[in-house]
Amino acid sequence: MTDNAFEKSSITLLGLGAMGAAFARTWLAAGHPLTVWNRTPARAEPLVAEGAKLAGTAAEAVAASDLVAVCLLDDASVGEALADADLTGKDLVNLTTGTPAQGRARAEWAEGRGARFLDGGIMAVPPMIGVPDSGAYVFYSGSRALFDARQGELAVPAGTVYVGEDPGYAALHDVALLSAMTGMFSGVAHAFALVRGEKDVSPKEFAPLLVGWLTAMAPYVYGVADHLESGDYTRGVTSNLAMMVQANGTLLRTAEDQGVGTELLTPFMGLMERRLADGHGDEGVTGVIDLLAR
Ligand code: FVH
Repeated sequence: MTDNAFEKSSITLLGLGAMGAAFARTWLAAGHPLTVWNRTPARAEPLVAEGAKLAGTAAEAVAASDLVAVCLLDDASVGEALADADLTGKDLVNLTTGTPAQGRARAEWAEGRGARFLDGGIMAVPPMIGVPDSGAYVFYSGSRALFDARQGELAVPAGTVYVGEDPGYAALHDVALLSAMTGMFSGVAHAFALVRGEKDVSPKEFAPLLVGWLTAMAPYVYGVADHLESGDYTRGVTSNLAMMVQANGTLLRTAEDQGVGTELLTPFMGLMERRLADGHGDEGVTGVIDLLAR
């Protein structure tokens, strides 16, 4: 959005940690007047040298622009930083990682103070920000009107994916993807643990094999989605649960033979066994999702 045909809109950013500073640089480089605030002011020095204006307090920074982005450590720090700020008429975009419940509560809090609110979940690490084709994007949820009005500014640092009016949805999507990544890293750790003691298996030669296998298996995600939407957990299954539970024994014995702990594998295997015991041997692993519901 531009204030007129020639000027870029001004933006305020609270928080100049690794991620906040990366966002700040892209807005400055795109020509947006940028007011910044950081709890530790010295951290703003490089950005001030690049053209940012440093505010003395968070409230002053908020007063400087209609669009206010916040990228702090956690939800509590957002509450602390904004405690004295006048949010009336502001477009508040919270890029701080939090839970869905925190996103919803923060939206209610901000709207109660007269702001439009958008929560963001950043799917990137700082070096990806502002780099075309890096794959960086941000999930946004909350005020659709804010998102539409501020698309221009929001799209500068990273891609934008709007996931709904529910302000908790950005965090929900963010955390769901991060949780999947956690499971993937857990598998990667176990795989390297199995091979690391072998003098003729180099980690660098093993790595591309692992990447290739994980990449080949990734589309399995679409099959799970089809199971959940159709309600038929057997549709298109090529490797069924009965076979996989049988194979788990081989995985566990190999870990033991290699002197590797099985603690990263056994929770998931236990759920597979429960689903099999419930009579679902002809499914894939989609049924495990049912067992996770609380
Ligand atoms: N860095 C990453 O890879 C991830 C990628 C995905 C998204 N996360 C989230 O982004 C938020 C900010 O992360 P960050 O990398 O910028 O974090 P830090 O470098 O640790 O900077 C933290 C900033 O928060 C300020 N801060 C901390 N506590 C308070 C407080 N009580 N009041 C006001 N500000 C506070 C801190 O200030 P200072 O220590 O410099 O004074 C930094 O500005 C985060 O939610 C990630 O989960 C990043």
